[in-house]
Amino acid sequence: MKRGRTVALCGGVGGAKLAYGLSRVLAPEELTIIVNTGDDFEHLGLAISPDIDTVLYTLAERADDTRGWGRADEQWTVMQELARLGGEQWFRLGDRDIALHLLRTQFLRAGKTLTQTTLELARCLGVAHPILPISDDPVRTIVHTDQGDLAFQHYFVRERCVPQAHGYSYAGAQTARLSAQVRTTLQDDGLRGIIVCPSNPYVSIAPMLAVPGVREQLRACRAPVLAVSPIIGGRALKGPAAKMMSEAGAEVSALSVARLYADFIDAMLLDIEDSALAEQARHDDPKLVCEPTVMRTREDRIALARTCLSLLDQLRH
Ligand code: FO1
Repeated sequence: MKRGRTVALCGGVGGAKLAYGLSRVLAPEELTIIVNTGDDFEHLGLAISPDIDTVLYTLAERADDTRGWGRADEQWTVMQELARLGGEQWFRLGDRDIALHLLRTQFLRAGKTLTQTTLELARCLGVAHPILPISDDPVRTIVHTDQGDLAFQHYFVRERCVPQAHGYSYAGAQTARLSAQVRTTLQDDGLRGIIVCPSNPYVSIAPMLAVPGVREQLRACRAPVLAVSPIIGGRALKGPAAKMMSEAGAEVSALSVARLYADFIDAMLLDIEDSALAEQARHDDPKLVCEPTVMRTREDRIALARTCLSLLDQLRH
């Protein structure tokens, strides 16, 4: 029997790991990965799309899993020379990674959209599953901090997330249009389901939800929508999500994330470690489910993908 397509909404590392697992159990025509572009920026004249690249490199099995960004087997000749010449050093670009940014910049300057560019880069890397930026129009996360408003990469990398963040906005999101590919994917009547990956709710998922139509389409979706919590036992496995939640005045828990998505998800997958928390909450809406979610190995990624797909199928029936 032909199964419908599964859609993954995805940010950086955690999202990319689940997208990888899904890509190993679903054929390219059964999976579309929609990716955050709120982290994108121009640096040293190059168009950089960190979350798209994390997904591309992860699916191509070329990601540096230890660092959590950039290419495996990387070299740093350009950065070293840039340092000698007195160029900017705060954002490190490896030589192999730079090759991808050069191509992206060339394609964009030649008039291709970010969607066309990303599909082309995926092809170059041998990735067959469609990876779609949420929009071809720029959406840029701004972090409102005690040191003023900071562009996302300035907050995240240059300032190492040290400033206290009290809010976020997504410049350009209000007027950004969904690409035709993303719109068609979300409107597909035959979807198997939508998975909101375990990505940072404020800076990976919220920028996508801020694009007009996304939240509405998720709410209206007839197929089940399942979110996977990026918070386990009150901690984020990687990245600043826990710090951001506590600075936003939210309880640092999977339940807080479930509340942020409550209007459009049917169920929230919490880690097995949070079973007691789910028991206390006794939610019906959204439904809370506890299973192992930590992805240390390749097998863990595939196991979580299978768990998500079987939950989607249960929710549908
Ligand atoms: N993160 C860092 O912490 N330091 C860096 O120098 C850095 C460089 C970098 C270059 C390319 C790229 O695609 C990502 C890079 N990142 C770096 C990670 C990235 O900025 C963030 O992890 C994501 O935007 C958050 O999802």
